[in-house]
Amino acid sequence: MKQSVNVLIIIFLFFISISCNNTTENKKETSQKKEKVTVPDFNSDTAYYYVKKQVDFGPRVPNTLANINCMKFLSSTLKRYTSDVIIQNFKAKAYNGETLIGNNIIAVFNPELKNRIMLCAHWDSRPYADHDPDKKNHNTPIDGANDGASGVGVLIELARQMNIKKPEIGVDIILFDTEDYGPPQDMQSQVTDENFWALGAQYWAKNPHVPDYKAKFGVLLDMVGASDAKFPKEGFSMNYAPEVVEKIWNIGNDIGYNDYFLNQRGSFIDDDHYYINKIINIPTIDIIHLDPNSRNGAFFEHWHTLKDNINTIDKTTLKVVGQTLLFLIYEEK
Ligand code: AHN
Ligand code: ZN
Repeated sequence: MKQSVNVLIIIFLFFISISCNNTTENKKETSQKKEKVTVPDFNSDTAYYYVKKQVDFGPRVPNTLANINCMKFLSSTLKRYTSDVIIQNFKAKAYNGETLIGNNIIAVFNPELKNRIMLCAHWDSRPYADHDPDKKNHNTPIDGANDGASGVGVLIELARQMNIKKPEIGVDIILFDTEDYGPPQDMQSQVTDENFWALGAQYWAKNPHVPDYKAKFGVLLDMVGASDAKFPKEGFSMNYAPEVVEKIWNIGNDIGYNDYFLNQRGSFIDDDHYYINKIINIPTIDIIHLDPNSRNGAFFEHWHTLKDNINTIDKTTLKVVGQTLLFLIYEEK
């Protein structure tokens, strides 16, 4: 009898020890799960709202009142989401000799961290609809809802999210001015210098807002708001920063956006990221809607036409790009 009681006690202790082990293992598992950050949900209604707000100022062409008004709106909006907003005022020479007054707008998150990434887009809009099917529109400024405002709208929504939940890395959002003042189509044979595009990015790359500015990598958004956008892997991005392209395309594919982030090479685009790579050496990629089958032969269908207006913006595409970047920001170590 006594022996069988002893056996029972031993069995009892054995089970207790197993269940104790289980509890410690469970604890380990939950703490591991807790370490995996929850990524916020990108709100495409908010991003769309910010795209529309920019477009409603009228074409944001350098040296116009609409440009100044929009600049004030963008800087005051970003100031709601971080106290650290810098306006970088500069002068740039345009292809036609005109002096352009430019303002790059920079919003800094976690300024104390060395571990940083840079996200950017251009906020000015083009003075000429020089690819419009109707020739009489070729000198009319464009809304640039997709070409400019879409990337900025996505970035402001990211700023709003980072204000709600602080990321573990430093993030700099840079909105470049005077990107789209390149020579019009019918002059491009006369103006051979290609460096008349991306004037704001060129200025910033030579004069960063912090001396000796460093970031692990950069991401440029250009035309990220049209329906069924296609983002092949742009040429300069693959030359200068293939690992950044792979990282972001992998995230996009992992979360189900393989119809947008194509596993396919795209052409080489002389865009802001080209100068950031070349001048300040930050590996920077371009998420850009390319379409070799469009009427213009390179970009999305309504590129540099009057149809690049608010009707071309699709919230689904804003969501695809914004949600991918939120995963990038909150999972980056
Ligand atoms: C060139 O056409 C050389 N660059 C175009 C970059 C651009 C214009 N992105 C948007 N608008
Ligand atoms: Zn453009």
